[in-house]
Amino acid sequence: MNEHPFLAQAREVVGQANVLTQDLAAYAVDWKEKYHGQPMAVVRPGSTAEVAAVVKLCAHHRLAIVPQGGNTGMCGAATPDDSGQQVVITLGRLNRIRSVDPSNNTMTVEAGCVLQTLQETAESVNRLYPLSVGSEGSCQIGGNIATNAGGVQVLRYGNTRDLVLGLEVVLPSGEVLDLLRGLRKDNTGYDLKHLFIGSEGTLGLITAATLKLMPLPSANAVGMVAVTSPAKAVELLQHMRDAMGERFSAFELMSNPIVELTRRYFPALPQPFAEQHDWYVLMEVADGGTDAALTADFQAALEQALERELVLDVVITQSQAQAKALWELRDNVSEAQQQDAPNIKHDISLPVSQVPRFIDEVSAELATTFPGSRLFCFGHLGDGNLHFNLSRPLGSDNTLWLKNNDAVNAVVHAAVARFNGSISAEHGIGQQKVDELPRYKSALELEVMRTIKRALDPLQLMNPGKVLR
Ligand code: FAD
Ligand code: 2HG
Ligand code: ZN
Repeated sequence: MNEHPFLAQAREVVGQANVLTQDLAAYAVDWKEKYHGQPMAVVRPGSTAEVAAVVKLCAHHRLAIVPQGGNTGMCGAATPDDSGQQVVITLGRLNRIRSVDPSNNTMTVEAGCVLQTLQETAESVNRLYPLSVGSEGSCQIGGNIATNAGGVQVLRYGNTRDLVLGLEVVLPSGEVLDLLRGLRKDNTGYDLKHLFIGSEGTLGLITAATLKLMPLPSANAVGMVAVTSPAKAVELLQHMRDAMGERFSAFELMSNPIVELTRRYFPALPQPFAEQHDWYVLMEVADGGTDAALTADFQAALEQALERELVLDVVITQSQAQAKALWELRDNVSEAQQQDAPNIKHDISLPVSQVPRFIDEVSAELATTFPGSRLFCFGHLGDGNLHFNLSRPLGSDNTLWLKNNDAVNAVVHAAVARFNGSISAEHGIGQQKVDELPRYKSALELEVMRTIKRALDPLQLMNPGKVLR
């Protein structure tokens, strides 16, 4: 079969070694291994100019583009379709730190930088880049921005959207839109960067970003508590916020089934309490000053919580190693679920006050409708963001179970709508929820989104089939 002329032209731009047409398996499937595609090629540009030239070639040949970062997304948003006609553009070679400005508290970095590298870069100048997710060792900042990633410190520092001051974007036409400003105040018309943040690669390719840096806390304290119910956890959240104020940075709810599942697949992880409890909360506080002073305040707040019967039991870590191990228990929940069985995931947000009633009502409904199913409920309770994942009954068949996907989603998402929540708090829409979105957004809101998409991408080449159909 004749090779598509795009391939030779792309080789001219990025070099032979950076146009892949064989062994594409790793780029053709998502992290959950739910979506499988077949790209025509994977192109790995090494600079913004190369990205722009490749995008122009795609536009010329009317070839659809699928941007791909670390490929850790949860909604199949970075997976090509199976037509063999889509070009995956992967950003990993764009991984330079362009500048770090500690006085302005900013760094300007390329899209393919791995999140953990950026956390380390910030730390090397005594600053914090606070985005923190379980996938931070492989996800890339371009992917974080394109998904408006959340994670475990949103409570204190906000979502990725709150951490981005400027962007550089290659538009679907191949033009480079330079919005790389490091300004905290700039009211000069529409703030275009926000269009691209959370757009899941459907409006353009992010090539660089100017990110906010925060003061690096010199002290931190980590603790885990056992609680009787999510309602107690919400009361505890209020109590801890009152007690710790701005120092409070993470508040992660975990049900006993998710803790036990994670420990089953990672037996070296700690068992924080001698006996099992129904619910746990993992907390972190951070501040300037000393660990001893911060831990004393943290401990006092937790003692009050014990006295007020908000918590059943408390563990405060005594070393960085213990703190790290507790966080590993949290960070490995996705991997444990992945190893266990394919589950039907939900990434929802609700007003925090409504979370306990939602959990009670919807857990009961799922147990009745899908007898024997196993609910793994955990999440960023401080932000009202739950992961409410349903796995097959033990001993039953994976494929048969996944046939319930739409029925399970219907139960959970209908309840989310009743509680005025969102069907996607942090993972995005991708291809997973593209058909559901019209049920939960008004026709007008969707039409405004389509108008923006048509204006920027009239040929509909950027990540088609994701977010909007
Ligand atoms: P990819 O998966 O490669 O792509 C995601 C989307 O962004 C796709 O639409 C893709 O087309 C687009 N994209 C990628 N790069 C660019 C670019 N340069 N320009 C334009 N579009 C681009 N997410 C959270 O929000 N919070 C969590 O706590 C969290 N925890 C996770 C834990 C684990 C173990 C795993 C596997 C995932 C987790 N995620 C979490 C999901 C995922 O890591 C995030 O969505 C992350 O931001 C995706 O980054 P990525 O580089 O892997 O993007
Ligand atoms: C997390 O909070 C991620 O750990 C992944 O958002 C959630 O595995 C999941 O469902
Ligand atoms: Zn999450």
